[in-house]
Amino acid sequence: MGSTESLARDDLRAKQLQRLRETVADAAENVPFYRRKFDDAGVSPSEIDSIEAIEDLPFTTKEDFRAEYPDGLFAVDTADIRRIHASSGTTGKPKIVGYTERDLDLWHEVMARSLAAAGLDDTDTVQNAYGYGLFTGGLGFHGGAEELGAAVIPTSSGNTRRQVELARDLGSDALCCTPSYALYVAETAEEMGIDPTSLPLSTVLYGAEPCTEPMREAIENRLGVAGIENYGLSEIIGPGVAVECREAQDGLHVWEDHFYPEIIDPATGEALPEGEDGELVLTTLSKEALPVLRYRTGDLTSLTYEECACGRTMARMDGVTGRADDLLVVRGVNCYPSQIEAAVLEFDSVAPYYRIDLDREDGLDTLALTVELAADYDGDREALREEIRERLHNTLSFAPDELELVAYGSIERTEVGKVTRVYDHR
Ligand code: DLL
Repeated sequence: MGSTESLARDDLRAKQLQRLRETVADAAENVPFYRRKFDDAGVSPSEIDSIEAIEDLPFTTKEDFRAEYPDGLFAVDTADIRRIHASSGTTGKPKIVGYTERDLDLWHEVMARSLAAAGLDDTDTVQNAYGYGLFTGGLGFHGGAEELGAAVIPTSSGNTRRQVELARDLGSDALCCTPSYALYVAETAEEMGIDPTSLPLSTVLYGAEPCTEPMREAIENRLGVAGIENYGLSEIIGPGVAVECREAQDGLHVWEDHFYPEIIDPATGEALPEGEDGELVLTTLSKEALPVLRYRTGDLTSLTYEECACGRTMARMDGVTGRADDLLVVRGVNCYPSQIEAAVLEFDSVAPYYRIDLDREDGLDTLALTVELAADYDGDREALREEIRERLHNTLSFAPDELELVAYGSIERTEVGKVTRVYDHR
């Protein structure tokens, strides 16, 4: 582990303050958008004399990225840009993000750190099944694995049978992909008559979409690996913002020397105390092309500053339980898809595949839940349905309008990109 990762918190805060001041000054000088925002909020960059003063700065939002499309938030000239990525917004314009040479170095550094925290080193072979292209997953993991000195197999996503063959034949130690795709790789190996636990893989670095504990267990058991979670987003840098350590697997260490995290109440914007669930807000502390101040990620989680068993002093965020805009309201009861997932996947008799369909009938919202049965399930379906219904009622205080159990393999699998679990037909 690099010494920065176990820096005394006072020293870390001094570094954060210095970098925050530089970033704010840079944004005010080079990005008209921030200059306007600071003027409107009546703040002057020179007033930032403590890290807490960050709370006086205005937030940046997804809408700001869209309004400033394509490059209104860039702080450097086009000539200094070395790479452009974009996030795949489902609606509207994509969010365009740019990197200078130094930003790419930074990205590779935080990704190499992330891979090392996951237990990898320069002797490992890393199969990177995140999509290459505008999505930051592919090239982000690629750059980090190269920086670490590992051998990278840039398979990108899809072509799953070939993924299985290459993992087996090239002795891949680690697979990088979304959690849903990791399970699909296991399933495909089984279809090919290959026991997934016999593959040489010992680590899966998953991320880019939510993953509940039962889902992680399914990945770990089916592939015989340690599942290590990664978190990041294009607007901040891509993957490489936070990662679990192999030693504890107990929360994701945020690389706080470069990305400053806060948790706010999504309704009021007020800061929340350590340990409380709220919306994650991130500030970049050393980006050149695209400095981002107090970005409202929309991701719901909590932070702890307790030192980790691994010795790292950097804050840990909990797994993302959902997005502020994912909230489902079922007859007045609020819940997140991940809560439904956690409740349902606790049953050994179901497979980790489900979908939620939202509809509107006679002016009322309805929710239909479809869950796959485990491949070897031959018990009483009606009794199982009742058990699941009861569990949802006891843990989340609601029952879906329809709950269907379907045969193993009936729900469509996602081979490329992020999985869709909620289909809104309203
Ligand atoms: O998904 C970057 C990434 C690639 C992270 C590979 C990890 C691994 P975007 O496409 O911009 O970037 O999407 C960012 O994905 O705001 C979260 O809502 C979600 N997300 C990312 N990681 C996780 C995670 C990449 N570990 C958006 N758990 C974020 C839950 C995640 N959601």
